Amino acid sequence: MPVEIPKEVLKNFKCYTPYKAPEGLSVKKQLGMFYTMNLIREFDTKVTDLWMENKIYGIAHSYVSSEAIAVGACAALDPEDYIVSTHRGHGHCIAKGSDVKKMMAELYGKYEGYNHGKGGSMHIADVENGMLGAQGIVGGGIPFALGAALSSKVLNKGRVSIGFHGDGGSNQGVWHEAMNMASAYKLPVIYICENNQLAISTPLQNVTGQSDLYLRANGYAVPGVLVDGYNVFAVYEAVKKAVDRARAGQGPSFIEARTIRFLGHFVADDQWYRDLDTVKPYWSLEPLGRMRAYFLDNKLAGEDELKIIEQQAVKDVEEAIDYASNDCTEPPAEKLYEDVYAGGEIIK
Ligand SMILES: Cc1ncc(C[n+]2csc(CCOP(=O)(O)OP(=O)(O)O)c2C)c(N)n1
Repeated sequence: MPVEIPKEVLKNFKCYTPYKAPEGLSVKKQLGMFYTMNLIREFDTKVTDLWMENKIYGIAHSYVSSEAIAVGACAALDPEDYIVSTHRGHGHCIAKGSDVKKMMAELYGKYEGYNHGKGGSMHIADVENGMLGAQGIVGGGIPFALGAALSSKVLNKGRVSIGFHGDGGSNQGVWHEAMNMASAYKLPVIYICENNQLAISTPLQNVTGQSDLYLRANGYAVPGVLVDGYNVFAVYEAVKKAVDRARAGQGPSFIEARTIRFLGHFVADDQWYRDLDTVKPYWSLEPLGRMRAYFLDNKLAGEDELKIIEQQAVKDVEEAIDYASNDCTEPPAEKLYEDVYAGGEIIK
């Protein structure tokens, strides 16, 4: 049975799109996307628990319920393409193919982590894999995505760059400068705004006169589209179109992937600033349940097959926790000042 969405939710969440896989996307690839979404869900669910148990350092922001955005977007990329992430970056890393063991080691502050344990959740970078870094600064990744696209164009590499950011990030001045420059130089960059309609406790409509963010892009002669951010296929289709446009030399695109933030801003946020009962009905839009129902309803996969995929994600995260807590080492004191500056090496 398709997931039932209450009428009031459909009325308020204007961009709801029923699940339907685009033509040419094989069932194998769709099931791979389902696995990756489960891996993100499990990783960030466990990260919240581990943070509460004082096992991981620093702060972390959960990507739970936004899985369809990172997975739909990265499924439309080639492995050589670039992404730039935000403070809520675990989902982006996993969707781009980063290793959850090295990610977990980073959160545990271990030397085997992506940043040798010196970056933590908000600074994971997996450059070799095209994941150019998470950012503690809201909107900080927007110019990096632009730079990656500029280098791709100047060096004729044919690579596309995605700059993820939140609705809060879209109100930084750099968003406008980047959009302007990307448009003027026809750069192969796709900006994806994960509009969960809150920046910590601030509702989007309190800080902008135009909360249909996708309409803004047209002011820079950049195509702007609105998609259901809970629907992995809708995101995939929009990004694929933007990727094709970028590779054809036609320039940037802007995608507003709209959601409603279900959980707190960060792992320990008690959300004193809103009535959680008003959020509850929106859980019916949740992306994993909808995708699961789609597979079953269309007889593309059976219950047993889906369970195996879900259990695999649980096992992979368990192994990552085991690796980070038992097999990894503390960063040695003499390495403290290493990796602080980039050094002489230029990444080509
Ligand atoms: C330049 C800057 N200002 C303020 C902060 C504090 N801060 C951290 S996350 C956040 C909200 C970001 O909201 P949004 O971009 O919508 O992303 P979301 O957390 O909703 O995913 C703020 C204000 C920061 N990290 N950087």
